[in-house]
Parts: sequence; structure tokens; C-alpha cells
Amino acid sequence: MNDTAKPTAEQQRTRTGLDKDALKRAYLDNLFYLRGRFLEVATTNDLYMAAAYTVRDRMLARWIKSAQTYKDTNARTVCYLSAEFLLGPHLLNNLVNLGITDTARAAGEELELDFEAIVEAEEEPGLGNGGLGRLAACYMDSLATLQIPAIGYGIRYEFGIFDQVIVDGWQSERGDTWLKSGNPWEIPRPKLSFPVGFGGHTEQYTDEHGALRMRWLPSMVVNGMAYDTPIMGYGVGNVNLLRLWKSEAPESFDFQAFNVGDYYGAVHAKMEAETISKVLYPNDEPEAGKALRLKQQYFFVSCSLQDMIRLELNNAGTLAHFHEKFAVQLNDTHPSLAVAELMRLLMDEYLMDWTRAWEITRNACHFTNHTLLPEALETWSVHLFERLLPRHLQIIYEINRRFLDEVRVHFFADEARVARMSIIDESFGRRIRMAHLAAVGSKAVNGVAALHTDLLKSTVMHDFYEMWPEKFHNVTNGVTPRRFIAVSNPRLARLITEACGDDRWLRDLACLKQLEEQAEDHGLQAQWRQVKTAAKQDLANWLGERTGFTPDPQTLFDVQAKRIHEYKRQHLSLLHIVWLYEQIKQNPNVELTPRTFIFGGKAAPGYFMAKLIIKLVNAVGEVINNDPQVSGMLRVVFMPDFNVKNGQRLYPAADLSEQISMAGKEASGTGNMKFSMNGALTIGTLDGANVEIRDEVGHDNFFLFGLTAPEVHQRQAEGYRPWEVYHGNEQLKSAVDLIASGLFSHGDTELFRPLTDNLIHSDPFLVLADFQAYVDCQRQVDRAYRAPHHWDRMSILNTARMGKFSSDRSIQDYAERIWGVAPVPIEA
Ligand code: 6GP
Repeated sequence: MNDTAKPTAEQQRTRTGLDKDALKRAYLDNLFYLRGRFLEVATTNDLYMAAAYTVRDRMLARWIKSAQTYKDTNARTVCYLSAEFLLGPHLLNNLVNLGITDTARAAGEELELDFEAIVEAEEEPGLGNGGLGRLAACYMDSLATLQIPAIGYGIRYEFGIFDQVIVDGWQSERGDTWLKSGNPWEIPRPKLSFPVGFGGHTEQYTDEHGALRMRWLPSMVVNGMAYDTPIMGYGVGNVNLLRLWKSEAPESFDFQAFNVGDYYGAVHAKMEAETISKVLYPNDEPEAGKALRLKQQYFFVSCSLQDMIRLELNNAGTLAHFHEKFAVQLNDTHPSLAVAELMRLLMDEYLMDWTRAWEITRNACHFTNHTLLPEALETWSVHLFERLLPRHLQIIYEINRRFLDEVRVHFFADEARVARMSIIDESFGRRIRMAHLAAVGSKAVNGVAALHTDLLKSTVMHDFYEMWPEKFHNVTNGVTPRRFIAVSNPRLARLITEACGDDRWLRDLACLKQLEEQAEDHGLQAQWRQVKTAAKQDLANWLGERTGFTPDPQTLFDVQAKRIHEYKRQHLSLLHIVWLYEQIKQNPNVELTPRTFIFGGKAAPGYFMAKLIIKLVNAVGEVINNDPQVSGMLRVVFMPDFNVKNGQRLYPAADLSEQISMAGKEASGTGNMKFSMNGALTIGTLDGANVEIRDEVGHDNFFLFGLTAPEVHQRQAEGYRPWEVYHGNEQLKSAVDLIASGLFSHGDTELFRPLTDNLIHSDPFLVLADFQAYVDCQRQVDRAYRAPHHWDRMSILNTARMGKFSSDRSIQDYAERIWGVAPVPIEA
């Protein structure tokens, strides 16, 4: 940057100073000059926008300095390719990371602003479905905090995950219009855009050196335009970049068509181009025929790789060291086309030969698997590829041909294995297995929790593991304590800081260990309980306003919040609730700990059974909450529209966290970590990261139940017969029967039949098999909660021992073992 163009230190202090007066001045300035308002007439959105710009202004100098320093030092950069980034609201998080929350609050007070209302006014960017997208956001936070140069690449969906409203107990979807009031956090870069082709055909030609080459002549080209969002590290000067692509018709487009008089044709083509980044696909839906989704994947992968190539050519002038400059991380298979696209760019556009291009590709890419669910393992029909990406299909065939030759040599004459490992699945029409493409084209493959990685190695990727054992790694997931403690639970954050003597734990979560020695201290316990009760009261008030039902904070808050899916087994918890209800009805004096069961989560719009589970939660709640005989003991409430913002209300308020998936199905889980960090105890199976959480917090401080993954496997191999379990357990049978009886459906015995029939006759996720163990375990929870000192001690120990589950630790693992990247510190 030209020095004369740079604001002077004095100018910067007044414009972007961090003290209260500077904040006040800047705030009024932004309100006036950016929103054209003064305080008396400003709307809540104006007030929020002015606050957002005031905070963003304070990040910009650091952002530019980070970019400049990364460039000057030519530092190795992580490029995190993800179809989803579930960021959550920015404002408070950025205030926390800048370390000016209290100052901003004080400035707001002097201006007589309602700080909470302004924070509330932010509409979160819901650019993700659940775990995978939120993990990407936590990793962006930790990369910046650990001062690692990184760019997150994804799609700027105009409509993110749908908003959920509950109508008559059913989920109803509403379009998410997060951009309607403007997005103050992003900076559009109209000049930073890349062409992305689709369709057409390929042709061979001879280049000027007489070499035979291929080129692709697409039938349609769209442009990807960059929108940049700064990602602020905590307590450091590093600000990294999240670059999201929006699809547009090339500029020349409309003019051309206009000239030949085809106005409507031009408008149509423009709309088609803009459709690509229009909407986020919900997961847990059949992929069939979703050509648009494949287009999205290719679109953002191509833009991102072209951007990296641009950066490298600007800096190094050659692509020979591309893989040394960039560590490309493929967040599940959604960006796995990167393998083929990087090959195409290097060979067809930059005229590299296959061997060198392959060397670069295989050393640049790394692949994370996030699920073992067979229906989530992406495949695309060869036919669709032929139509949309003909050149990539050729490249994939050639990658596969060379790879299968290696397989044949490695596993001498084992054609069955060749068929299993092939990137092309020939069994049901020809399909491309994206996980195989990613595994073959990557330097490292990792699972997201120890158990998940073991299962990955022994099941879906077993052949690959046998061929390349050194390629496989485990990196256990983590979550950011900045957002999930400091932002969501400020009272707890203050208490921890007080108890630990400083706030180092926010940067090094292992420091929480210090709390251990005070876990028995009744003074701390009392404060701990106060903090929990206050959070429960906040949640109760919020729920009261939204659902008309205000839970009693003196009851145990038993929370299950996550996507609604049969494998996660929300219906196991429902069977327990119905069973409890029967107990109380039969014996009103039965000794039980009063509980409020709180559910939250979205169902994929096309997933009938998941939607029926939501209906059942609400139906059971309607009956129980209106039954005066049980009202002191048992309540059930569904929190509508579970998203990051609402999650932040929920995690601090939970006493008990439900992590009850069928063992072997939940790759990791990250909600389990967020709850436990906030002092909830977990009731859970030995699944995903639960295994490691239990090992860390101590087996005595975790409520374990249920079949293990090998037991599940065995049970299914023997031929699992749920109707035998149903007939063999009186209590289970009566709970299932009560649901079928119509008691919760105004006498309708058909409504929940798909659910109860499915449980009795098929029960693919062993709900019935785990029922008794679950109920018994819940009885232990009941007893434990009635011993407050004991409970508080366990709660404190849960928080104290969560150090491992900071996303800082996960990123440290990736940095050392997978990416080989080092910090580039920028002073704050
Ligand atoms: C999820 C897994 O289901 C969850 O267990 C894990 O914690 C999370 O990823 C982060 O690793 N998977 C997805 O959300 C997904 O879409 C393709 O997988």
C-alpha cells in the first residue's frame, strides 16, 4: 500500500480506536453517514447496522495487515473448501474476539441504546445444515486465533437453511432471507470473478510444441464473484478471509443476446446462471437427479482453485510449487471435484503434463470424512457427468485407470477388490464414487473422532486403508470456546475467569483443569448453580414468549438439540417420556426428579419419519403439559428453529445433554462438546466423540448406556427381531402401545402408526434394543440430580476437563500432522 494513502495513526485512532469515546463517535458517524439516520429516528436494523460497521471498521486494518504479511512471507496457507459454513451471528463474536465487549456495552449505555436488542437484531447467515457446516465455522475461528494463514472457500447462498416454524405441531419450512436487510460483514469484490463452464464437449488438438492436448468447449459459462468476510482471531492481530462465491451471468451475456434480439432468451440464461448459488440443499435427502447440486459443487471448487492459482502466479510466477504453497482441505466429498478440476486446470490451461499435475494435486489435497451413513456417501451418475462435466469425466477415468493398475499390483490379481475400490461403481448403473475420488487424489484422509476413524478404516474405506495405511489419520473434532462459552454464556465465562484467576482458558482451554481442585468447594458450587439457574431462567423466558409454555427452572432441563434423524434417536427419548408419564399416572406418588424435556432441531423437508418425530414431540407435550396430575413432574417442549443463535441460548441452560445415537452412526457429534463445556452432564452411548468425552471427564461423571458399536453389529448380524424385544418388555410395550392408541393424537390411531410399526417390525437403529438400558440409566440421572453437591461437582468436572475439545486443539492437530503449516503472528 502507498504510504500517503494510509490513514495516519491519529486518524486511525479517531476513526477506529478501541476506547469508549472512539466507539461512540464512530457509531454515531456510521449511523449518520452509512444509514442516513440519527438516533431518534433509527430503526433497530439501522442501529444494528451501525454497530456492525463500527465493529467491522475495527477489523479492517488488521485484515489488510494480515493479508499483506501472509503475502510478503509467502506463508503456506490452508484453503478450507466447504459447501457449508454455519457461521452464526457475527456481532457479539467479533466484539469478544476484539476484546471490547464491555467497552461497547458501556458506549451503548451512554448513548442510551439497548445493547441486547441490537445484538438480537442480527439475522444469522445459515449457510449450513448442521455439524459439518458448524465445524467449518469453528475451524475458521481457531485458524485465525492460532495465527495460521487460511482462506475458507464456499458458496454465498442467497437462501441458507430454511427457517423452521411449528404449525399445529408439525414442522413447516419458511425461506431464509438472511440478506434482505443487507449484510454489513461482507465486502463484494466485483472485479474478482472467474468463469466456470458447464456442458459442451471436448476436443483434441496439437499445441505449438507438437504435443497432443485436450480442451473443453463448454456450452454455458457462468461467473463466480467473490464476497469476502473477515474472520477475526481471538486476542490476536490475525484476521483471515472467508471467500464465498456468488454465481452470475457473464457481463457480455445480456448485451450479446440483446443485439440479436433475443431479450427473453438472455433473461432466461441470466436467471439460470444466478440459480447456481441460490439455495443451500438440506442434507438427509435423496440426491437423485440433483444436477443443480453437482453444479454448485463444481462451481465453488472451480472458482476457489482458479483463485489459488491466481494468487500463486502473482507471487511465484509458476505453479510448480502450488502444493507447497497451499494445503487444500476437502470438507467431506462435496468439494472432491477439486481433484479433477485441479488436474484439468494444470494440464489444459497451464499445459502441465499428467505426472507433474498429479504430483501437485495429490500433495495439495486432504480429505475429511464426516459420516458413515451409506445414504450420505455421495455418488453421481456417469451420465450426469457426461452432460455437465465431460472433460472431468475423462480425467476421472484416467485417474481411475492408473489407480486400478496400482491396485492390481498391490493386491495381486484380486479383481473383486479392484471392483470395490474403483472410482466408478458399476453395480447399479455407472456412478462415480466421490469418496474414492477424494481418497485417491489426497495426501491424507481423516475421520473426526477416534471411533469413527477406526470404523472408517475397518468398513467403508477398508480397502484403501490396507493399501495406504499411512494416509489415514484421526483428528477428533472440537468447538470454539469463544463462541460456545464466552459469547453464549457470559456469566459462566466470568465465573471461570474468576475461579482460574485469569482468562487464559479462552486461548488454551486445557487451563480449565484448574477448576478441578475447586470442584468440591461449596462456595464455587453455589455460584456454579446460580449461573446455571440464571441461564435456565433466560431460556424459560424465551421459550415462554415463543411457545406459550414457560418451563420451571427448578426442574432438571433435559435437552436434545440436533438435526432430527432416526439414527440420533429422538424417539428413544420420547419412549422414555411416555413411559414416565404412565408411571406417574399409575402412581402419582412415584419418586421422580421433576424434569423438563426440551427438544430442538430441523428435519429435512422431505424426510417423512423425522417430521413425524417432531409432530410426536409436540403431541406428547400437548397432552402432558395440560395434564394437571403430572404438571409438577414432567414437561415437554419443542424449541422452534434450532440454529446457532438459538443453540447459544440452549447450551448454557442444559443440565443433561442427550447424545443417544445408535453406536457406530454418529461420526463425532459436536453438540455433545458444547453442552459439556457449559456444565451439562451427558447421557450417551459409546458413539462418536462421546467415547473420548467420557474418557476425559471421567467415567463417573458421564451416564453411559446401550449397545456398543461391535454389539450393534453383532445384533444385526444375528438377525435383530424388534417384535421379540417389544413383546418381551412389558413397559416398553405399553409405551409403544400408548403412542399407537391415539392418546396423543386426539384418538387418531393412524397418525403415529408409521413410527410405531417401524419400531416394532424393523427398528433399523435399535431403539427398542436400547430402551431398557436407557430407562435404567435415566433412573441413575434422577438419583444423581437429587444430590446437589454431587451433581454440581460432576458438572464442574465436566467443564474442567473439556480442554481436548477446543477446536484450537483440533486445528493444532491438523496443522502439525496433516497440513504442515506454521503460525504467522500479526500483532494486535
Ligand atoms: C456430521 C456428523 O454427522 C457429525 O457426527 C459430526 O460431528 C459433524 O459432521 C462434524 O464432523 N456430518 C454432517 O453434517 C454431514 O453432512 C456429510 O456429513
